[in-house]
Formats: sequence, structure tokens, C-alpha cells
Amino acid sequence: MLNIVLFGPPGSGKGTQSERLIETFHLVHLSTGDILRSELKSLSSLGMEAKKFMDRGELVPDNVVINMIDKKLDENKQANGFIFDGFPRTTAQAEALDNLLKGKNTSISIMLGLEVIHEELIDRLLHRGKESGRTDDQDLSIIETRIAIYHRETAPVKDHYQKQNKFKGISGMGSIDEIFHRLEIAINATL
Ligand code: B4P
Repeated sequence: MLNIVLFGPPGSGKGTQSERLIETFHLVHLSTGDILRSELKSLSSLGMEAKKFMDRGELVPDNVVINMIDKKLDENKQANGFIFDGFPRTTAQAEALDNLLKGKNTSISIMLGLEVIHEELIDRLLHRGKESGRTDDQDLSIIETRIAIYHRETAPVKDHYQKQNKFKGISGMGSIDEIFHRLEIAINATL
């Protein structure tokens, strides 16, 4: 199985690149952000609980997202592999993911970290806020909170996979095609 963690700060291109990677490598896309937004849209109790955190730019509690991923892994038993987009976002989530995959006799193949400068992240997110209406992309202070939480709580997840020799940094600057090509080279090197 090919199991990829696409890692990086908000606005680094995880969702954008995942869409192309799933087509090329025939993988199942698991985006915790997308799953949470669809729960929110359907007004489920999980969605209502998550909304409080997402509106403030904070992380949704670990147990909520870990259970969500466990359920999705079970629903996709026949998959060639997965792209984890926006998950794991804390070391506790990374440890839980390793255990869940171990229980299914598989593991993470590679973590690809998209590296993008701060100003570019802000520009991309504000732009998406205007186009998509996503409320967490429309307010500069919420965007700054998300980026600060990324540095404080999510960046250490890189060390978790670096210790396993599975981390590879990729420049996330440039055109979507150029970045995709860099990711493709890194993934092909693991096959
Ligand atoms: P996510 O949905 O994961 O949101 P994100 O990190 O902001 O987006 P992403 O990084 O995928 O967007 P992309 O760069 O592709 O999370 C939202 C919220 O959900 C979190 O704040 C948190 O509350 C909650 N959450 C999610 N997962 C969680 C977890 N595991 N634990 C706890 N809480 C969790 O795109 C950004 C924009 O840039 C797009 O408009 C795109 O078109 C543009 N873009 C991309 N590449 C570009 C390029 N090369 N050049 C120019 N523009 C580009």
C-alpha cells in the first residue's frame, strides 16, 4: 500500500495537490478538513461540535478526528493506499495513525512537507476566502491563529516522521504544475 501524508501550513497547497495525486496514484483522499466541513453542512452533532473550533481557527479535539479517520479507513478496505491531507496535525494524532495502520498491517510510506513563505500563505488564503466564501479564510486574525497553531502544535509532527526517516521537504512555491512534478518525483522514488 502507498500511504502518503501531505503536510504543511494552511494554504500550502495540500488540498490542491491531493486532488491531482489521487488521480495519478489511484489513492483514496482523506482530508479531515473536508470531512469536518461536510459534517458541518449536514448539521450533524459532530459538525456542530467541530464548528466552534474551526470558526476560531483552532484544532478540533484529537479524539474526534482520530475516530473519523478510523471509520474512513474501515470504509475503504480495498484501497491501493491513502493520501492523508491535513491529518495528522498533532503528535497524538500521528501516534494514533501509526497504531491504526499497524492494526491493518500497513504503515505510512512517506510524509511530504510543502514549504511556503508566510506572506504567500496569507495571500492564497485571503484569495480563497473571497472566492469560496469559507469563513475561516476571510478574517486575517483567524488565518494568523491557524498559522501560529500550525507552528506550535502541528510542526512537531514532522519530527515524528523524520525519526522514522520518512520526511521529505518539498518547495510549495511556484505553479501548481511545478509543485506537482516535485511531489511526483519524490513519490516515485519510494516505489
Ligand atoms: P483544512 O481544510 O485542512 O484547511 P487548510 O490547511 O487551510 O487548507 P489546505 O492547505 O488544504 O488548502 P490549500 O493550500 O490546498 O483545515 C481547516 C480547519 O479544519 C482547521 O483550521 C481545523 O480547525 C480543522 N481541522 C482539519 N483537520 C484537522 C485535524 N487533523 N485536527 C484538528 N483539526 C482539524 O489551498 C489554499 C489556497 O491556495 C487555495 O485557494 C488554492 O487554490 C491556492 N493554491 C494552492 N496552491 C497554489 C499555488 N501553487 N499557487 C497559488 N495558489 C495556490
